[in-house]
Amino acid sequence: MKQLDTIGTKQKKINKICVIGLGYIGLPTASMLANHGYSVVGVDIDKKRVEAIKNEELIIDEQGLMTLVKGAINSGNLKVKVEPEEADAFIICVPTPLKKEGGAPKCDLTYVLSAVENIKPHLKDGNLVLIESTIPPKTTEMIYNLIDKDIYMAYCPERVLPGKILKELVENDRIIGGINEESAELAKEIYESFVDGNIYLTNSTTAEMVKLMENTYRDVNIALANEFAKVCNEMDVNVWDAINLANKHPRVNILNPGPGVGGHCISIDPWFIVEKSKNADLIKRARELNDNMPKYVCNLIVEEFKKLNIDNPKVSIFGVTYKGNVDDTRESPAKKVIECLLSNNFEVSIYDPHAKIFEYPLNKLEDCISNSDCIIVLTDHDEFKNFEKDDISEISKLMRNKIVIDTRNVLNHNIWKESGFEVKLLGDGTTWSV
Ligand code: SAJ
Repeated sequence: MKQLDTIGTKQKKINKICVIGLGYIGLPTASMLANHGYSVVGVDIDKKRVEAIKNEELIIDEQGLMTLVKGAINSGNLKVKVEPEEADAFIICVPTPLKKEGGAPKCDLTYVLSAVENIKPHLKDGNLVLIESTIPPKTTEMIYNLIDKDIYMAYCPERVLPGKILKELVENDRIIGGINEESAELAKEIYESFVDGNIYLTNSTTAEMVKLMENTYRDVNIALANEFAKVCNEMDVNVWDAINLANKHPRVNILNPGPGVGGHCISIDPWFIVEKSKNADLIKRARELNDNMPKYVCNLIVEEFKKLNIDNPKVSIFGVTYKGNVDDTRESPAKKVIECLLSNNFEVSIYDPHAKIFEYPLNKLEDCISNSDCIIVLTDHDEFKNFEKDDISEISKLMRNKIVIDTRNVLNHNIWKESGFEVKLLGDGTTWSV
């Protein structure tokens, strides 16, 4: 741990920090800062969340997070409340969802702007305001102009991967985009207290673009993988084998196809570029392609069942979180696949060992597969990877027909086949084409 009272040879200028928004990013960040000696006030407008954190209840299923939160609370350095208070620095970590009001989706800055309004009465000259929420280019400048105090301000995007938040919070490099150089330098003082990675300073608009470019790069790469899956189906080629072999090239790294891109980041952030630029054609197309994958997967299933001639088909969905081993169902492609199957008169039951809240009822494994015709794997949870022969034979006893459709290439297909299942894989190039 780095010394708090002096960083390098400089005297520490920030002692008390107010973190606004105690979600996936704010809560770990506030706890990390408190555990590194800062006096931290964590603020969230949701009273229930604040009470749950005070009572040290698990509100986010993220490895190691509760230990960190408990340590921060017990150290006396972290207090949580619903209203901000005076501090040396304020860090805004609130969501920036999409608003869809006809035309292309846009960034909804409501939560960020309301966080700014809430801290305004507590701001003094010389304070530092930091934004970590993902925002369109030039938003930091716009917000700076809304504040009539002589403050420092910087944009410092979060870059951590849900599922590995604590590790990445410490290890990842950070980008800090100051409204001016002094602001970036001051913000660096805070982050270097707990970040082991490099810290790079730039201006705020560059930092905003960097964050959006990172997630857009991943979205476009996944869109390419999804398009390859469709093309390979036409060519009788297994896309997974083909990607694996293409990635043997030293400069090729194609990601995995799947039922679509979900979560609160990659499925949203590229739109923030599209909304601001006339030149973002590829970015828009990739977003649309990924958004259309749940429909594509649903159509494959519908076509398959037409061939099978099964009356009143019942399908069992395995996994509804937006990706494996997390509890987050926001923007999950599973929701769209399920909606589409229901509209095609399928009976649908759902099993997810991680999800807690979802738009449709969640079942125990036995209830989910009972009398089912087909298992459809939509999320790459480890629990699905780890099914063993005995588990599969128990599953097969409860099912009416033994079909499994794997959209993530996550199952051990051989043991499912050995247990009498017909196994279909998204992009396997042999059985499906729509
Ligand atoms: N997915 C695929 N194929 C792949 C990889 C992912 O279909 O090969 C899907 C996932 O199943 C999921 C979605 O994409 O539905 C996004 O998952 P992810 O693991 O790629 O990313 P996120 O959204 O959990 O986190 C991303 C990360 N950004 C990058 O890797 C560039 C993370 O570092 C960011 O901090 C986070 O967005 C964020 O908060 O912006």
